[in-house]
Amino acid sequence: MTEPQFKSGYVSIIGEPNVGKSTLLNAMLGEKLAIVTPKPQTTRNQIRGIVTSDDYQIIFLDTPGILRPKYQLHNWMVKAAYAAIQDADLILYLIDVTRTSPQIEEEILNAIHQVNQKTILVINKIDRIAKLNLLPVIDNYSQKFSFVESVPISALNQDGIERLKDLILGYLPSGPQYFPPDQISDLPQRFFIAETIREQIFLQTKQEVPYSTSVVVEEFVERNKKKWYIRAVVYVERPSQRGVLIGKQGQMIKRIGQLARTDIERFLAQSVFLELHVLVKPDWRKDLRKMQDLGYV
Ligand SMILES: Nc1nc2c(ncn2[C@@H]2O[C@H](COP(=O)(O)OP(=O)(O)OP(=O)(O)O)[C@@H](O)[C@H]2O)c(=O)[nH]1
Ligand SMILES: [Mg+2]
Repeated sequence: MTEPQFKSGYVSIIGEPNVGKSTLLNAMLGEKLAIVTPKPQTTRNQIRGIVTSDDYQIIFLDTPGILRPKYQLHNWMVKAAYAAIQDADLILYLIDVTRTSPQIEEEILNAIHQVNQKTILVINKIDRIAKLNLLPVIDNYSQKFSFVESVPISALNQDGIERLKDLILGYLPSGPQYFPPDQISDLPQRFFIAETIREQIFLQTKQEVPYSTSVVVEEFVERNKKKWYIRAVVYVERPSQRGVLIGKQGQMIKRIGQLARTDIERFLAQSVFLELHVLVKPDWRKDLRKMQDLGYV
């Protein structure tokens, strides 16, 4: 008997904002890697999450939601998302079963069509509809595009995740183990620290404020055996947003700092001292040079 061959490959998750891409990535990893918030446009970068077993290694790529760009930042995000499907071995087109935007959907499906790669339709948030209503959705999509599979899931409730993983494995080519088995991402810890701070900003602030922020970790050092020292700068676009983010007597930024610190400590399994500063970088979302300074390269 011959040993079954090791399988590996890149699986890109693409879809509109807020459909649950990052939630799905985390569910696949069984661990929180990507930040998740109720607000659309939470994710701004490609985020790789690696799942390894004795027989396979799946490298998932979480991506920013596809939207109609209003800022340079949006252009950058959309480009990052579409770049992720270029070299994918398999694409997961994720939809929120309760709402879609037909125009954006058409654009995404055209892009997938162009890269001509196998695509699974993943229908998310099925916990929010009656089972009865699922069949017409699957029917409708099978007429729009030739998906290799259609899978209903609830990423939030981890429902259908194992079945989806099994289906993915069926389409994965034989290949090497690209990353060590215990590695779950290839992004630096600084990235996840900045994301954790941004997640709290998204959860604690409203309207334009969260969208106008970007976080840069300026220092991340072991101060003594017991504690790591992190200094991060939150950039906003206007002085008024700085005021909101700092809050009355610094209450808002203090809260954000406390909540983010707890999450960072869990993530690093380390005690942490977190210092946050808020600075204005006027209209950075419209300016590619300023975006580069902030790490959008
Ligand atoms: N009811 C329900 N909510 C879900 C499910 N999956 C995700 N959500 C929620 O949907 C919201 C958006 O989830 P995200 O994972 O951040 O969505 P995303 O597609 O990564 O969003 P962007 O990064 O903004 O493009 C969050 O409030 C999630 O808790 C699901 O299966 N059921
Ligand atoms: Mg996301």
